[in-house]
Amino acid sequence: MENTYPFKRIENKWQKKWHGQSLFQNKKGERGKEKYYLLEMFPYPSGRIHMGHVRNYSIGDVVARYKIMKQFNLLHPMGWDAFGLPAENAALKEKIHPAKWTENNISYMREQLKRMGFAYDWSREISTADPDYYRWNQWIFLKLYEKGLAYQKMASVNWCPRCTTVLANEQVEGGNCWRCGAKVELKEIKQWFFKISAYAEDLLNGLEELSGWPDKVKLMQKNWIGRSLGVEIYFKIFKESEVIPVFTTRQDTIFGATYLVLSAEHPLSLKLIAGRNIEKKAREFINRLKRERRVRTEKTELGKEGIFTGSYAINPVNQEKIPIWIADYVLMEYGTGAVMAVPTHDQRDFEFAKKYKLPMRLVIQNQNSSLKAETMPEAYEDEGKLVNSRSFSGLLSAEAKDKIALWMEEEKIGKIKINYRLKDWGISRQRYWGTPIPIIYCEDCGAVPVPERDLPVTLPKKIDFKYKNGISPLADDSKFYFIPCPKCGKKAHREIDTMDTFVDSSWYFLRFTDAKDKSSLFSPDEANYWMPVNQYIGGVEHAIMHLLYARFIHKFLSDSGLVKIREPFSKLLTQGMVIKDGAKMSKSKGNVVDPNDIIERFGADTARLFILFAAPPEQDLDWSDQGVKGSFRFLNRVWRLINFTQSKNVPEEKLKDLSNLEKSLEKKLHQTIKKVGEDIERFHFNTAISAVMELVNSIFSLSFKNAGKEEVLPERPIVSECLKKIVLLLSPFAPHIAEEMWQILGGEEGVFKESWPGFEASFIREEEVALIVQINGKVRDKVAIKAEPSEEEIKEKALRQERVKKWLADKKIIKTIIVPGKLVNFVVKPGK
Ligand code: ANZ
Ligand code: ZN
Repeated sequence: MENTYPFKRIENKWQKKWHGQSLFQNKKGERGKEKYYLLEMFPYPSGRIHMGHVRNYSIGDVVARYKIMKQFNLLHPMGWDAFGLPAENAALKEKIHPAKWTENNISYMREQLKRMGFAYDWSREISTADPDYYRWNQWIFLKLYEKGLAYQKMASVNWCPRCTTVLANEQVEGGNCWRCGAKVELKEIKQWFFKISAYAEDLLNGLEELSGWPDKVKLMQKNWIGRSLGVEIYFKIFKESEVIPVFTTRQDTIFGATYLVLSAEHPLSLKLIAGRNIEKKAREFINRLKRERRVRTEKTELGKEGIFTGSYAINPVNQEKIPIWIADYVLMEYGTGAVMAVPTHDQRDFEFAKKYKLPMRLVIQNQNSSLKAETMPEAYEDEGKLVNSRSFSGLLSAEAKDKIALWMEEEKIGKIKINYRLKDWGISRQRYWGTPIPIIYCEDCGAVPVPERDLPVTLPKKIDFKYKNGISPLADDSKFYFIPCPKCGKKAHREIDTMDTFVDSSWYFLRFTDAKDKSSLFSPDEANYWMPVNQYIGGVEHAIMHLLYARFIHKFLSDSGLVKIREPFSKLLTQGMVIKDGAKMSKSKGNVVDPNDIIERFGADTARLFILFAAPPEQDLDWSDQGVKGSFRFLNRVWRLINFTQSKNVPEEKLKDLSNLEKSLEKKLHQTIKKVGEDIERFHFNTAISAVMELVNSIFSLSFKNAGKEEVLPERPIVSECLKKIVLLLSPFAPHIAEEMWQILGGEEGVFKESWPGFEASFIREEEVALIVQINGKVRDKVAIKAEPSEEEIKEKALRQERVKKWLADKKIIKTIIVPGKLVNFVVKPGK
């Protein structure tokens, strides 16, 4: 390739310079400036960065460099989400310690990020696998435990009977073990949970504050939290003392409840069938349902299979005796694990009732009163007018809901309740490579928290890395495992489960505000100065879990007085995927482009520019080799432009051109500056870049061949000015080449020591505006007039319009000419 700029030399040179100057290290002395905390989701150190990372971090880097030039006090840190399963898989396969594997990956990827020229404050780098970091996970755990927000309960895990080991969800492939292919079973074991449900209301309400978040992400969180307002109604069991509470959001249908349904896991399910002739069959059915992992969906696809228990319940509003069934479409995790079935108004109940020939009664009638229980083809789920509902008949659903709810509370047959779909967060992982849960089990004292002064509970380094009998190697390490009880001193043992890695990432943004703090998780002063994160950037795949967990832990820490604000991320940008040949770029699809190759062939600036130019950040980006080459060509073109010499001897014909051009060039320059700044603020990088391209073209068109036949630019102040500004405007996108060009243009300090260029408003104003001439209230003419005209100019122009003149010639009196927008209103008499 000819005429290409020496990107290898340039990029290397400037990366070293930036590093040497600690250019992006935040300095405490800059507190006088306005702060800006910019954060991209930190990566898992899988081994090497992929295009998704390059995209995420290129977007962030533009903002970082722009904000530096805008003279903000910038915090832009980077770190590693370093715990997780792949390290253990590598350990099993390659016999390398997970810690070593992770460290190696981190140092390789850190170099890759540097080669991309990303502007991070590396002095704040964190790795979540570092005891200096994860001790604070343990500390947070203890605080949650103190408040009753960390607790233990039985929950099922995936269990491979052949490998005799617990499997993470990712290790279950189509219901089978990823390693041996055996069918995975569910096994109930005791696990630790964080009570995120206690924050459900707070998490929901907080969404309203987040005007800087995409609506779609807020909606996903809202649905995930899933708030429902309804009534818990108490059904007595016929001839028994027990009561079955059911949760319903449709108490207006209570008079249509014709049977009850329990989930298989409901504590009464086994009890009600005991001693009956169907017991054996029912038991088998219940056990089968327990084994299947059932998920509640909107219109559940579950098979609607059920069995009659032989028992009856009493509907508390009319004392009707209704049968109690057990069925697959009712789940234990939601509400009370039992429902009152109203087949006429709930499709799931409808299908079930049809299948098992259960009675149906219409209690909500539609507008034209055409519904009949016997002939309904499907359930009528809408609201309507109550029928067959005693004194509530005739009411509309909405009103009936309120009245029935209050009446039930009065009669003590029900209680108004809010239910959330949001479940507590199971954080136990039966794995080695994670944060040890700081709990000690003592025969006498039970689960005892590790005293704060004994933190961190560090992972033992030397480890025989096998899962013997499926048990974490932490149990085999007697030095780690056995420990005296902190309460009574008796021989006790540690918890061997480690924490879900989402715990690590649920507060790392706070740690960055004070990353090297040895005595606390962060100082409240630093957190209060920096928080909230002004702009968070990352993949939409984190729209629910990570962002919800992070908001939860942040709120908890805020409640603990460690940070004032309640929402950690003011603005969120979720970037689209990188697509190639119609599919997401991924190893499994075999369509991966390695960032290293692009850097080798075209340099980091080209890679960045292409990625930013090819699509707006929220949209998917179609990888195109042609596009990469196009970006490379553009950078080379700018490079040539900057290296042109300037000549006074402008040829005659160019000169004429030039004086015309000079004025329009100045205007174009200022308009470009304005546009690029505004576009960066809105993340419209592609249009910002094309505006710079246009400006480059304009300057190019001024070039000519001088006597020596060399291409040169006219020596004019505006030309030099434009060249400088082109470099400044380009610098956030292609920082290395910008630095080098800045030096060529005589810049002494680096380009990122410069301020972002300003523009003059006088050049921005549109030159002409439309003047609408109204005579006596009717629009008579429309004419262009120079922008911001004076009243005199408007009058003059208005009176010169043909229609106005004609009007006056006809000796008609014009009482008023109104020029809307300008509010000029005047009277004209003929002859004037
Ligand atoms: C009676 C009824 C009549 C219902 C009707 C709906 C329509 P949301 O709005 O999502 O909170 N339900 C309650 N607990 C359940 C469980 N554990 N498994 C499966 N379904 C359950 O849903 C509340 C409704 O979901 C409740 O209102 C209940 O059915 C069902 F015409 O009660 B409904
Ligand atoms: Zn004890």
